[in-house]
Amino acid sequence: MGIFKSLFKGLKKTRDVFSGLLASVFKGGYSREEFFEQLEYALISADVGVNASEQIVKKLKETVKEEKIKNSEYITERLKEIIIEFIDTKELVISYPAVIMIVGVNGTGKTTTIGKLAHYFTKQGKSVVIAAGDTFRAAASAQLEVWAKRANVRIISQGEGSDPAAVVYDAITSAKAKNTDVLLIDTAGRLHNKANLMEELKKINRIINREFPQSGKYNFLVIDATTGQNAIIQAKAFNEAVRLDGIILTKLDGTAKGGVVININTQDNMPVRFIGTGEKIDDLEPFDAKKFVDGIL
Ligand SMILES: Nc1nc2c(ncn2[C@@H]2O[C@H](COP(=O)(O)OP(=O)(O)OP(=O)(O)O)[C@@H](O)[C@H]2O)c(=O)[nH]1
Ligand SMILES: [Mg+2]
Repeated sequence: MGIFKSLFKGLKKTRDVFSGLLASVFKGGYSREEFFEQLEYALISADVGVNASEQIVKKLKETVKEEKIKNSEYITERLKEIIIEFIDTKELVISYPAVIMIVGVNGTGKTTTIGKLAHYFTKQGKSVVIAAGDTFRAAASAQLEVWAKRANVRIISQGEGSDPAAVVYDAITSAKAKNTDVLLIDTAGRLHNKANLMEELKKINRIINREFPQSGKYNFLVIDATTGQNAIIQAKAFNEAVRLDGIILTKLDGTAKGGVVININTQDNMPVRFIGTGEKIDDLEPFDAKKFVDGIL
C-alpha cells in the first residue's frame, strides 16, 4: 500500500468525525455569527483544543466574506489552508550519527515505534543499532528483539534490572566502533514512581552528551492519540525533564481524536514529527501538515 493510502486509511475515523461535524454546521442554516460559533464548538469537540479552535475560526472569519458561508466547498478549502498554516513546522533535519531516545508513559507504543523507526532508517540506507533501555519490564527486551529481527538491525541489551544508562553506554561504544548512523534508545514507560523515571531519562541524556558529543541528539515523546487532551499534560511533563525535539503520535488509526495533532502542534511549539497508523512495521511516516489535513477534511 502506498504511504499516502495508508495514512488516508489510518485517519478514517477522524475524517468521519470532522466531515460529520462540518456537515451539520453547514446544514444548520445559521447566521454568519452563529455559523462561526458552531464551527468553533465543532472543532473543540473534535479535540482541536479551545485555544487552537478559537484562533483558527478567528482567522477563517477574517478570510471569509458574508455571502460565502453557505458555500461549503469554499469554506472547507479556506479552513484547510488555515489549519495547514497553523501546524506546518520546519522540517526535521537529522544530523548523523544520530542518537534518538524514545520516551513516553507506558503502553503508548514506544517499543513498536522503535521497530518502525529502525525500518524507516534502514530503508534510507542508514545503519541502525537499538539499545534496550527498558530494563524494568520483564518482557521488554524480548519484545524489542522481535522488532530488531523484523527490521534486521543490531540490538544491545543487558539483563532485566540492569542500569539503562549502562546499556546506553554499551550501545554508544558499539555504534562508534561500527560507524553506525542511527542509535535508537528504548526506555521504560513506568518505574517505581514518576520522579525515578524522569531522573533515569536525564541520566541517559547525560551519558549521551558525555560519551557521544559529536552525535545529533534527539528526544522524541511517544503519545497515544487516543488519550486526547491528556497528551498536552504528558508533553509538558516530559519536556520539563528532558528537552523534547518533537512528538510521535501513535494509534491514529484507532481513534477519532486525530484533531489532537492540531492542538499539540500549536501548543508550546511542540511539533509532531512522525505519526503511527497501525501495528505493522510500515505504519509510520514523517508528519506532513498538508497530507494530514487532506486526510481529515
Ligand atoms: N493500532 C495501533 N496500535 C499501535 C500503534 N503503535 C503501537 N501500537 C500497539 O500498542 C501496544 C503497546 O505498544 P508498545 O510498543 O509495547 O508500547 P510501549 O510504549 O513500548 O509500552 P511499555 O514498554 O509497556 O511502556 C501494542 O499492542 C502495539 O501493537 C499504532 O500506531 N496503531
Ligand atoms: Mg516498551
